[in-house]
Amino acid sequence: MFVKNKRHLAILLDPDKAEPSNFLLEKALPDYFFIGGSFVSMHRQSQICISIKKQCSVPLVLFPADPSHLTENADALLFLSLVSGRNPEYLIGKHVIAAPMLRKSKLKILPTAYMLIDGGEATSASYISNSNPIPYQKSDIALATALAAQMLGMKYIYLDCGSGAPKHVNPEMIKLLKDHLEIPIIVGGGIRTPETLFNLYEAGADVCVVGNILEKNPSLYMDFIAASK
Ligand code: 1GP
Repeated sequence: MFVKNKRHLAILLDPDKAEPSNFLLEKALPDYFFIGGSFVSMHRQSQICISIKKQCSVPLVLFPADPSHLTENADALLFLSLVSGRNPEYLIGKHVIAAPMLRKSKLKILPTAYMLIDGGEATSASYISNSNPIPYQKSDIALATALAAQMLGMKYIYLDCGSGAPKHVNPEMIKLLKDHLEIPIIVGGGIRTPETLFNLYEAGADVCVVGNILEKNPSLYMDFIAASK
C-alpha cells in the first residue's frame, strides 16, 4: 500500500474531534486518511468512514487503539504491534482477539511495527499501553528494534512521538533507519509546520502523518499538501 521512496501524506482524523469537511472541500486531497483516536466508539468510527466515502475516494486506513475500534467501512487496517514496548497485550494479545474477525473482513491488513519515540512528554499511547517509548536520541535502539521487526516479517515501520507531542521524531533517527531498512517508514507525532514535514521526507520518511495541528488550524491544510509534493 505505502511505497518506499514515494512521499505520502496521511491526515489523521480523530472521529471525536475532526471535521473532515474542512479538507474535502479543498482542491487537493491527501494520499490517505488515517482514522483513529484513543477513546473512539465503533459507531462514530463507522460513521466518519461512511461520510468520507460518500465524498471522495481517498483510502481510509484504520489506526486503532483497540479491537473495539474496528469497522468494515474503511479500506485498510494498520495492524500494529507495539514493538517498542514490552507489554504482551499490545505486542500480540489484542491481535489474537481481532484475528478471527479480521479473517472474515475485506479490510486490507497492513502488518506494522509500531514504535513509540519519546517526544518530550508522556503521551496517551504510552500511558494506555503501559509501555516506555524509545528515548529521543537512541537511534541505535530504534534501528535494532526496526531490524528485528523487519526480520519478523512486518511490512511497515511506524515511528510515532504521539499526537500533539512537543517534539517530532529526530530526523537523524529516520535517516539511520532509512539507510538500513528495506520496508517503508511511517512517521508521525508533533509535526506542526510544512517545513518540518518537508524535512522529515528529506530525512527518509515515506509516509508522514499529520493530525493535531490541522484540528487546531485547518487553514494550514493546503500548505501541508504542497510540502508533500
Ligand atoms: C499520532 O502520528 C499521529 O499518532 C499524528 O500526530 O496529531 O501530533 O500530528 P499529531
